[in-house]
Amino acid sequence: MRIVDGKVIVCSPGRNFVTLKLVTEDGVHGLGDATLNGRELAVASYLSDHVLPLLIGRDARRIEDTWHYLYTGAYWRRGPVTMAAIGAVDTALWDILGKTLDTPVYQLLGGASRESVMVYGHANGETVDDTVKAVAHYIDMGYRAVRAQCAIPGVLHAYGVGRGQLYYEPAEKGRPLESVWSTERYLDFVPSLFERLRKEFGFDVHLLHDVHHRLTPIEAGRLGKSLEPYRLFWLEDPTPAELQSAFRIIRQHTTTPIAVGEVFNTIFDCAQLIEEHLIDYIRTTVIHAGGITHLRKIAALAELHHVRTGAHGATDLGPVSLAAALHFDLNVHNFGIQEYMRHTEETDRVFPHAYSFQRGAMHPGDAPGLGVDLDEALAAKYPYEPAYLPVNRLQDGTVHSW
Ligand code: EZ4
Ligand code: CO
Repeated sequence: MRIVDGKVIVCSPGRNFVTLKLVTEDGVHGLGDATLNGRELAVASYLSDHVLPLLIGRDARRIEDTWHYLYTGAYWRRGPVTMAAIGAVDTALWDILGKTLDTPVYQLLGGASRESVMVYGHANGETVDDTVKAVAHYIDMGYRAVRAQCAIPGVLHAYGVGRGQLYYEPAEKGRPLESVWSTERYLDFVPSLFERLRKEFGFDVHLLHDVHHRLTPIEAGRLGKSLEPYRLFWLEDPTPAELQSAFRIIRQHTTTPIAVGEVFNTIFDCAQLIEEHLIDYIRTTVIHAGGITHLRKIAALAELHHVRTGAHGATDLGPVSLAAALHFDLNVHNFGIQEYMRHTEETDRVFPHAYSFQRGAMHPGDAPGLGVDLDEALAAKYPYEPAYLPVNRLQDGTVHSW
């Protein structure tokens, strides 16, 4: 079953997506998502200029071998561009294998470990009252887990406060938005937000919060400790994670569960975090961490150490990688939760899909392969639009993690 053709499709139905399409000699096609928010064309070029020529003529069934051919064989390892490209190839090959065997990908991985996959949605507001309303809206829609973010009094453009109720996309057209940050105001404000949310909603709903890499380890320890009475499902990305040993400091100070890993791209980014039990949830994704093949290895290491999965699922994961994530989540034993940000209607029209949402959980569907297609004629009506994630500064102008 040789690969005979392939192409990279870049489109922008509401936001940019990079999609890899591989075709076999039998006319079966598979899709992979290679979207890297704000750096899309680098991955598109990596794939079309350097990877596609190597794939033509290869046996599409040799998924593990192809993964190592592109990772080990390239000499230059790791990094978000390389790993997003390898992830797209890997996902497309699983899709092809499923279609060829007429079975959904989760059956190839060992079958369903659960009936459906619990997801969390993003509630946010300009004020605490608005955030309360947004959380109530998600609970009304059936969600059992909700991430809550709120603008911070005195801080311009806090992370996570979106446009409209169900859609949040931080990348902006034109030059990057510059936001301003105050750790002091944030640390004083966040506990009062969760105190109010628990007063309104009790403890039956899971509440989550994303710090988005903005604190030092000791500040994160303080925040985790101050949030303990409100029993968060997790506190996400409390501190930048290049320095994995820094999480020891957070662990010394709080029992609030910690989630990290949406920007990680290999198992080496989280091996110490997992082996030393410094985190509770690993957020690596199919798309940015080398596809289903590599994500399974991360999850297997995590399983040994009582760390569960909680994969990134922002809108910058297109429908193809969301579907791949759901197949993986349905199967993996140590599943925790899946992030789910709804795509725009235009995105959903360009990518018809079999996955569905019901009562706060999702299912990938039972279509062969991933169960997602790409309407190329419609995609062509939404050409690529350059966009950047914001850049963050402290009040005195110093660049800070966004
Ligand atoms: O800011 O995916 O948990 N979700 C997040 C996301 C990230 C975006 C960046 O492209 O942190 O909203
Ligand atoms: Co996040």
